[in-house]
Amino acid sequence: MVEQPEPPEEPRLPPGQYVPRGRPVMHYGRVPTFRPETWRLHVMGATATGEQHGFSWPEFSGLPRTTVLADFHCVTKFSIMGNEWSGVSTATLMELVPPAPGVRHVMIWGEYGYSANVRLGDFTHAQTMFALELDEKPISPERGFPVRMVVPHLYAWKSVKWVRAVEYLLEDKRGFWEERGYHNIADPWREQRYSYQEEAGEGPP
Ligand SMILES: Nc1nc2c(c(=O)[nH]1)N[C@H]1C(S)=C(S)[C@@H](COP(=O)(O)O)O[C@H]1N2
Ligand SMILES: [Mo]
Repeated sequence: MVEQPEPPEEPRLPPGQYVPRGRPVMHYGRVPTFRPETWRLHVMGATATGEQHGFSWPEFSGLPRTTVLADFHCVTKFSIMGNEWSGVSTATLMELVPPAPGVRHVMIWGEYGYSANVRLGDFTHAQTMFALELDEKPISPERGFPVRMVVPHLYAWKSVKWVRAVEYLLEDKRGFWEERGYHNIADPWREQRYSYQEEAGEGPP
């Protein structure tokens, strides 16, 4: 019997990325304090009913959870490999508060006004989630406690820490870094780092 060669493994590191020692922490501004009594996760904008919904901490933390194993790629070129995130899938949230039929984009808002925009298809991607745990422990304060967004198939600035609101959008709009020269879509496999690389249709007019 002739031995079959092993199929080549899929590359795990997108172009231009490297794996540093340890797990860098990166964000703009201070680490917020979590106040469970007043904390809300708002779903707003173009909802199907036209009303916004605010999940309290007991409500949100009691939703069914899923686990995702994923790598994490920062546009400054470090990648953090093999993170085990556990939390609430975007599918679960969208069942509870569905978007209006015309929604094509989503803005994700963190504390202090940080934001990142994604296309609806990136929001509903199977790995996109609201993470409450990393590697079987609650997410640490500097990594986004109590809840952070995880959009592992896009550059990590889209993975908003300390997430407080999801806004359904009928039209494309730029978030915090997207307004400051970073790519509207941010696919690390296509090295979509900067807004000057955007092609027609990849950003708001
Ligand atoms: N709220 C908020 N979320 C944020 C950021 C930020 O400045 N504020 N920085 C982003 C960037 S650029 C990166 S690389 C990742 C870093 O996540 P980490 O600190 O868990 O490695 O968080 C992202 N989420
Ligand atoms: Mo980043």
